[in-house]
Amino acid sequence: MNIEAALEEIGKAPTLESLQALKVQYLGKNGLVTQEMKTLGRLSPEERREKGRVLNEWKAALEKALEAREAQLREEALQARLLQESIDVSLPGYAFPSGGLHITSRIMQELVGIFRKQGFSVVEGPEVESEFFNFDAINMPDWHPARDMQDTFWVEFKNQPGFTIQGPFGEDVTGRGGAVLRTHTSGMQIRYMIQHTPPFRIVVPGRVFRYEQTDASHEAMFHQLEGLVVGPNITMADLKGAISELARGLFGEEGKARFQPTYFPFVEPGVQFAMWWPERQKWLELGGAGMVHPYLFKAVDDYRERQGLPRAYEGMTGWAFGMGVERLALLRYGIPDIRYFYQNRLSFLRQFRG
Ligand code: FA5
Repeated sequence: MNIEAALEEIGKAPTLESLQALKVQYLGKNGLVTQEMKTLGRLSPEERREKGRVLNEWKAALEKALEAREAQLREEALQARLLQESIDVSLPGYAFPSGGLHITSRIMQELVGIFRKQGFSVVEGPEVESEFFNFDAINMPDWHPARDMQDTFWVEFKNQPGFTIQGPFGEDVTGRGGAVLRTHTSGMQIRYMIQHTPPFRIVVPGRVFRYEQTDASHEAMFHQLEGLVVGPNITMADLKGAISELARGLFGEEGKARFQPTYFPFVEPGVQFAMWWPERQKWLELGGAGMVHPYLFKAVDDYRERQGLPRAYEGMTGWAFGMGVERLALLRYGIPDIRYFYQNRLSFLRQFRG
């Protein structure tokens, strides 16, 4: 066996596989060096010592050469891979698809933000509501013609025997009339007043439902923002101030509001309000408002009394408003049809992504 030739061969092995084959060829169980080792027994002691030393040197030299070549080949492979997979940092990156807030959420956040700045708290109420809070307590008994203005989804709990509607204190109010998908956020006026004593300022953002024939400006599910302010000396002037401030917040310095008399059973006097839309130079009807009807304060105090709480609303005055959130978005962005909002068509929604 020619050790010089073997070492040279190892140094030139082109691949890891061929290197492995050489390792087997020289050092394997039947390899050349191993075979030479086996002949040692037939030699005289002196010859054996001498040849044994030489073979051990060869073995060590071969192992070293194999290791060195292996390291070399691995390094070359790594360099080749790095070269192939190298990243051009000047290329544009991949865009990750990212979600965004729905147009309704964005408008709602904007509205709520304007009121927060004026010191309003934000509260929410249940979407499945008892007839009592949605209608009776706000001066709409079941014979009242104003109930016809709000076509109602009535809810039966046939298949949910454990389901209850809770009052402001967690008490079961399911039995107080039927259950409805709330037709407006005004029921929350009563829930909040029962639990709190004036003065306070709140807004109530939320989803409401009406059994309605839908068209370009009517949906069966939409959102309202309710406002309620109660205290010892609250007047209509405060209401006009707050709505006018909202108009400025939405439309800038040019923003202004208009009030026209109308009827809601839970306010007296009642108004509908519109805002001036500078870009289109016209008024937009946005919602209803007015001074809280004394019937509501009485209903709230009666309820408090039944709960063992002191009456808290005698001598108080307050105002409330309720506005349609999608309506505002329609007008503000010139969207032709309210039904686009909840069809989940991305081509529409993406135009308003935040
Ligand atoms: C009410 O719901 C009263 N609760 C508002 C109120 C609150 C008055 C407090 C006084 C004091 P109305 O039914 O008009 O009122 O609805 C209020 C607003 O909701 C409307 O001006 C409109 O902007 C919006 N709205 C009503 N019906 C729909 C509908 N089907 N689709 C979309 N928006 C609607």
